[in-house]
Amino acid sequence: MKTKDIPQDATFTEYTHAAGGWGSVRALGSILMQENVVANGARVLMKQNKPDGFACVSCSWAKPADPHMFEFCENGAKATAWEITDKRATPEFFAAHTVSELEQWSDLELESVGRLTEPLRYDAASDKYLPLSWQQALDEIGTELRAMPPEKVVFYASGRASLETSYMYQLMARMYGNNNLPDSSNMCHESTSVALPKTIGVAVGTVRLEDFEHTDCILFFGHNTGTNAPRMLHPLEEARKRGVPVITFNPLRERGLVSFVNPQSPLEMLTPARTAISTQYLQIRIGGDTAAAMGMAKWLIEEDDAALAARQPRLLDPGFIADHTSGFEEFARVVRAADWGEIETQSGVSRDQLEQAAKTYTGARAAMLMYGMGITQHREAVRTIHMLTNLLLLRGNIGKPGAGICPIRGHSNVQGQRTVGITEKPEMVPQEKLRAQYGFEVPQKKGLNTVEACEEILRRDIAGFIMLGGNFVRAIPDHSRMEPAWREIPLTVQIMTRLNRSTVIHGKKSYLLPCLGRIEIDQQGSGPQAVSVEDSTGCMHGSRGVTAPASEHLWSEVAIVAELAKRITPPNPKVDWDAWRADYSKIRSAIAETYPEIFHDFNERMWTPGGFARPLAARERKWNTDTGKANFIAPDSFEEDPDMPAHGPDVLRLMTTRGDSQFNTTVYSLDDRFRGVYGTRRVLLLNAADMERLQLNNGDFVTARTVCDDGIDRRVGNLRVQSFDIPPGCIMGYFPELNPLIPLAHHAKGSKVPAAKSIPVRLSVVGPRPGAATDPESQIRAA
Ligand SMILES: Nc1nc2c(c(=O)[nH]1)N[C@H]1C(S)=C(S)[C@@H](COP(=O)(O)OP(=O)(O)OC[C@H]3O[C@@H](n4cnc5c(=O)[nH]c(N)nc54)[C@H](O)[C@@H]3O)O[C@H]1N2
Ligand SMILES: Nc1nc2c(c(=O)[nH]1)N[C@H]1C(S)=C(S)[C@@H](COP(=O)(O)OP(=O)(O)OC[C@H]3O[C@@H](n4cnc5c(=O)[nH]c(N)nc54)[C@H](O)[C@@H]3O)O[C@H]1N2
Ligand SMILES: [Mo]
Repeated sequence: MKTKDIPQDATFTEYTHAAGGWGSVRALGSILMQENVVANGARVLMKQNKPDGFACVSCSWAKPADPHMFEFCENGAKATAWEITDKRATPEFFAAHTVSELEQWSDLELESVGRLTEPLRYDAASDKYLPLSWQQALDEIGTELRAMPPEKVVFYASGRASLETSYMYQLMARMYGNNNLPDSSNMCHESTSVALPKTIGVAVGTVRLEDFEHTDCILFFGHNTGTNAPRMLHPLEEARKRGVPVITFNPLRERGLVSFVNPQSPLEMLTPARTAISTQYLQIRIGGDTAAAMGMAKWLIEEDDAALAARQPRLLDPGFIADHTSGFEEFARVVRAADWGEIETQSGVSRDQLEQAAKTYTGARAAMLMYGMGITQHREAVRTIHMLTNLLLLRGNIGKPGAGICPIRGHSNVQGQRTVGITEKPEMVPQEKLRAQYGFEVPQKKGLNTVEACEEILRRDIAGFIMLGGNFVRAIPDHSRMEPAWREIPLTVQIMTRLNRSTVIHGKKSYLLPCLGRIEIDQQGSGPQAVSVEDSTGCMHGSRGVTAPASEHLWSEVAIVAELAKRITPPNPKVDWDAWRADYSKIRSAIAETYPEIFHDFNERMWTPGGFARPLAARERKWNTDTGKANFIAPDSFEEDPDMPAHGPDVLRLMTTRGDSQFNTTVYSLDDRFRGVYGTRRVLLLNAADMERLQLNNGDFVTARTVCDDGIDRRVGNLRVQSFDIPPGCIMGYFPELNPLIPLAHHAKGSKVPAAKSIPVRLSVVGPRPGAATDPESQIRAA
């Protein structure tokens, strides 16, 4: 990393305001200015998440049928500004800089160059990217791929590409000859996709937007809503105004979950009226969620035992448990046997607090449970999601209005990509339908997911790596091992919009294929085209570009995939890539034929305000599980980290999260306003007691080392420590800067999601910053 990133002028101030409000408006103005798109930006934003406009390229939160006039948030607007920027990464730019030079640039500097304008190929002789024609680029890539054994080629998808592109992409990979379709979901909600089918028989959440109007209680686990799905604060705020309790479980007091000023409400903007979002905030230990849910279940089951004995009203829903579930008795046995002392130690919160939460939950006729990466990115994520589902099942909180489970997805179409076949598991795709439709056999060998693809790359056994969006080499764990191996891949190809680290750390042959973003007008043979996406609540939305393309040379993702597919798949008269490219409604008809239950009448329904909903069996209390019922699954322990038990008190548990000014590996600025961190991302936030114990002062520079017994030295240096309101033993730091610390093998059991939220680390002091102890800038209140 370039030294520019090291915080010489970093500041820390406690952020005491609500999320949203004037701060949001100011931040929005400055990003529009930074990208030189103030006038156009304002016009474009009016079309964001509107039934006839475009679906935001930031998060995947639901888009209401009756949108606000400004149905966007500060961070969605930032993502828009980033895409419609007037900055360009032109061939002249690439002529002026060698790749070795660009490699020294920070992520922020690379992305700040702007949108790519033409296809480029890496030229080893000059160490530069040089322009070439689309025809030539695609022909060369086609020739390379045809010569490779199909099982040695990987087709990665980040979660932004449309349903149309994603459907074509998976078909291309399978017709080429493999199921190597890892995606960003493998680093994200794959734990959900593995856990929920076993308990409730669906792979996605059951909550829809209308449930917010009928719920009586919201349990909120491990999601930073004010930053990562801010539009969700609107339905939350409305629920709060109806008096609905919101119980939050998070090691950090995230601003958006503490209080919110609606930047869209003139009244709230003029008066300092904040809506308190959480009615109870449990600052649990990192990885303490199984224990916390266990504590709540224990109170509930034991109070219910007592109520039953005393012939009092029951606390559980015995009718639901009897008719709809399996495994209750075994689960209840484990819960009754659980020890409160252990629950308190593991969760980091008191029995009183958990009992209070359980009482509130029990008082609700219908309750919803939402969660994010704080749950899914752990070694025991699948077990924890089972435990959260158990809690809902105890009171029949699946399949009734106002109830349900809501995994808050990441990328704007990550759920949809799965729905149309992006998965390494061949059993997840409707093979018979594809056989009937196209007369070809889906390869039977299980493909590679993200972690497995990384393992093969480390073995130097991958020949070609194609990326439909994303920034693979930066988003994955274990950079110090992965980067040298990545450089040895014979061919890497990026379908992308802006420069990133995977561009400068590249395979031996490397091509950049610049595409249109979703906000841009996509003109094809039959006229301007629309695409579609699925949101976190299983609703499908049409999306139409509204702004002129960043360059006349950009192709759409559909066009790029179609032309690549023509070159690498055997000719098949039933798959007309050209016709699909010319008219996307034909792709939608094909999707409808493959998945009729979800996508029937796709073209007619895609503009339904609020989207059209996919059927979800669990919502109707139909359970597509092995027992035909919803399953209680008892946890085998509460401990978060099975392989890395406590190595002594100097080992701390590190979570790597997003700040307020980034979209994943895309960093817009070095500030994280809501957490009061300015001007740096190379910082670790610690509990004051830990700092004292480890003899650290605010502003000291440390090196973090991973505690792992595989003999590999994983470290990140030049990190500044700061005391913060975080439970003892826990540290917060930023993704992706700290990814070198995550061992590839440190991933969730069952889902293989890298455990980015609990990395065991030791800190060693490099040296104090001059005057650190009395530094007036270091003002964060001790926890
Ligand atoms: N603006 C913006 N929006 C985004 C993104 C972005 O980068 N920027 N990224 C998108 C993507 S792909 C995703 S997946 C989502 C991610 O959205 P989030 O799920 O919010 O992901 P993180 O930023 O990693 O924050 C994790 C949260 O979990 C908490 N946490 C950490 N460990 C634990 C734990 O053990 N238990 C509990 N209960 N909580 C814990 C952290 O304190 C933090 O509040 O956001 C999406 N939306
Ligand atoms: N330590 C740690 N690691 C993590 C996480 C964490 O919390 N902690 N989170 C994980 C999660 S949840 C995720 S989802 C992954 C994210 O991993 P990825 O999805 O691979 O990464 P992104 O940063 O979202 O990808 C950004 C790039 O996408 C390209 N892009 C942007 N828009 C478009 C478009 O419209 N089309 C195309 N084709 N390309 C486009 C741009 O070139 C941009 O540089 O990271 C994971 N890694
Ligand atoms: Mo994600």
